[in-house]
Amino acid sequence: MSSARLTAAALLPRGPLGRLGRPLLLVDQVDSTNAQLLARAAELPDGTVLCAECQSAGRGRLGRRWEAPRGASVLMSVLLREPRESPLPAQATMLAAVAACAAVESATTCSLAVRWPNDLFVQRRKLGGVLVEVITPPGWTGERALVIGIGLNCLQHRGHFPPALAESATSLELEVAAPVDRPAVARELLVALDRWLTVAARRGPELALAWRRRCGDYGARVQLAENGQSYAGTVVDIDEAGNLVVQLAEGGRRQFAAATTTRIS
Ligand code: BT5
Repeated sequence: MSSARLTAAALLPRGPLGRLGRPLLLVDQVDSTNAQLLARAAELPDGTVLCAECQSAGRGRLGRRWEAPRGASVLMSVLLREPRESPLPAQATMLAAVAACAAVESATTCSLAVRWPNDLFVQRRKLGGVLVEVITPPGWTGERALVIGIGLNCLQHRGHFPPALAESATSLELEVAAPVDRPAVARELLVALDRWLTVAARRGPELALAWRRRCGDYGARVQLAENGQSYAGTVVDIDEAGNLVVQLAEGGRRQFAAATTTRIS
């Protein structure tokens, strides 16, 4: 796969942003960019960004794997130190999804839709995902460490995906005719994350509204699993805490929390 490596000059041409990029760490391979930032949360500053060309144990939600051949994706995590009572951890998946949509639209002609809770889709195929993890490192009392991880498939051709993902995954390369500038996607993602962090800090309605505009789920029929039980129904809302509100086929409404729910379809 021919691909320009991600460099600091390409990602932050004018230096660190308002909150992000001080420092920007670029590595060839890690187990998982999220795992690294969580492990080093106590020693790294707020706003640290880590990007890798390749991950040996890329993580999805609920113990799943995130697959990416070397140099094909944007694999980025950011570390934030937030006060214990901050609402940001609960909003971070939404924030990252909205930022990823904006970044892809700035850098390419592709439009993404958000699929609850953390998927980035082009029509019926998954192009990216968000993984938010929160810990309280030993000895921390007033703050928590929040790591927001984003994976975006950029340069993959169909044969680069494992057979199990061949039908369900896609990449920018597969979706747009023009050559994909992967460093530009990463740069725009940083810019959009930084901008949305500023917006979210004002605690207004903008983020939830932007997410709703991007969300393809309203009115969709879904199948979900929670605590070993499966449910079918129609999405009627996503509430302020980010729960999916479903009108169940068997009758009644039920809320599903992202942390405990698997989406079957
Ligand atoms: C996600 O999980 O979609 C979150 C992905 C987050 C990845 C980033 S990369 C940088 C940072 N560091 C990490 O270690 N992780 C984050 P989930 O919704 O659980 O989706 C995982 C499922 O998506 C897998 O079980 C596969 O079915 C599918 N999948 C795996 N890799 C994929 C890919 N490259 N493209 C599309 N689908 C994929």
